[in-house]
This record gives sequence, structure tokens and C-alpha cells, in this order.
Amino acid sequence: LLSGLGLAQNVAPATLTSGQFSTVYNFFSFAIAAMGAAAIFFFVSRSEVGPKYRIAMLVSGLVVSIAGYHYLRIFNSWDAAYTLKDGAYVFSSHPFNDAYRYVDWLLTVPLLLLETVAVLALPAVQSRSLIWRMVIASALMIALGYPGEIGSLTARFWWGLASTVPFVYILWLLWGELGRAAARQKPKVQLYSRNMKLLLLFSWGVYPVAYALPMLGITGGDAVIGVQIGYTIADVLAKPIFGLLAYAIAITKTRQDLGLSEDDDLISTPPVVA
Ligand code: RET
Repeated sequence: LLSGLGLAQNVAPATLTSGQFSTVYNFFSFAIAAMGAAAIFFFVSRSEVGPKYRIAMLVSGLVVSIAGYHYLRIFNSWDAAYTLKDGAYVFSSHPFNDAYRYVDWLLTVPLLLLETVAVLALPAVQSRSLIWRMVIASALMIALGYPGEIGSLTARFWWGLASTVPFVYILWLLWGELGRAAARQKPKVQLYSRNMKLLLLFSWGVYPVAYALPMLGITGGDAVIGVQIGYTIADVLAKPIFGLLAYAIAITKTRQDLGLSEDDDLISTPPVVA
């Protein structure tokens, strides 16, 4: 059935045009800059938020540092995997290593889940069980996705389907938990928490879509670069942009805890000494 649907070919491309090669090259370069700058921001802003929320800023900084390192490796691997020959980019003898990405997720997804729970400051008992369930599910999601990434399109379909089960479970847990936590917050944080829920759903949703591109009739070089561009956009949304929203929640809750006005200008408010 699957080969009838045209799914039984590998994603491996023939040759990339120089436009295709450099688009991915530039996306990776952009991701390195975004992750590196975000790391500095989160580490520095840690001292601006109240003690309860510092762990969330620290974890956010770790996530983007880990990702920045992996994007450096991915960038180098991409650069080494193709050589310019007669105006086109052909495979060199070095294979492009997509495992960096999966190893990155294995580390950063549990940390992102921790960050989310930490910034909401849920009661300890409740958050511990929630974190464990999500961490196990996320490891399963990533481990099941990888064989499909490097296999035939048929393998991609079945492993992708298997990976979607823990994926849906995590989103379902987070959606409920974030919704309940949001309901307990004051209006401004409620709005941020709602945005966090939407950003989470949207950014996480980009990963399976990028993964599925080669099965949706996109072929050759377009499939290869579509997957890489999709993952890179998703990573920038899910790590630095998500972290900024976590920072906004943390700083607003810090002000509320101290009885300061929530709308104080970020720059003119003196740092919180705790
Ligand atoms: C895979 C395989 C195909 C099916 C699904 C996938 C989901 C991946 C996700 C990754 C999230 C990564 C994040 C990284 C941030 O640091 C593995 C592509 C559902 C959701 C949030």
C-alpha cells in the first residue's frame, strides 16, 4: 500500500542547487546566533527575577547553550557533506549527521518541560509526577522518531506514527496543566500563560510537519532542505522565543509577589535583591 502511495523511496537527495545549499547554511548560521545571544540574555536576566523563578531562567539558558553547540556541529556537518562541482552542490564523502539534532532534543526537551513547570511554580508533589511522565514520554517520542529519519519513506511513516503517540500524550498533559495553572494567575500572567500554551502547541507542531514533508510529495533537494528549515524554525520558536515568554512570566510574577506595579518599565525597575 505504502509503495503504491509513492512512500517507498529514501529521502536522500541527488544534488542541491547553490540556492538550496546556502538557504540551509544561512538558517543554521542564524540559529547559532539566536541560541548564543539568547544564552547570554537568560543567564544575565536570572538575577532580575525572584528566587522562585531563577531555576527557570537557568534552565532556559542551558537549553539554548546546548542547542547553540549542536547547531555549530550541524552547521559544520552540513558544510562538509556537500562540495561545489560545476555550479551545483553534490555529496562529498562525509555524510550529513542528523543525529546531533536528536541528541539535542533528548537533552533539551526534558529541560524545556522542566522550565515550563518551574515558571508556573506548581506545588512540588504535583510537578514531580508530571515531570516524570513527560520526560519518559519525550524520550520515547524522540527515540521512536529517529529510525524513521534515517530510513526509507515507509520506515519514516511508521516510526513517525509511533512517535506521534507519546507526542500527543505530552501535549495533552501540558495543555491541561498549563490551562489549570493559568486559571490561578492574575490577568496579565493569565494572558502570558495562554500565549505560552499557544506557542508550545504551534512550535511543537512544526516538528512533525517538517518530518512529514518528504511524505507529502516534496522530493529531492526540496525535501532535504524543507526538513532542515522546518526543524530550525521550530527550534528557534521552542527555545529562545519560548524562553522569552517564560522570562516575561517570571518577571511579572516577581513584581506581583513584591507588590510592585506589573507595568513598570523593565529597564527602570531596579533589580530584585532577594
Ligand atoms: C518527530 C518524529 C515524527 C513525529 C513527531 C516528532 C516530534 C518531535 C518534537 C520535537 C520537539 C523538540 C523540541 C526541541 C526543543 O528543544 C521526532 C520529529 C511527533 C515534538 C521542543
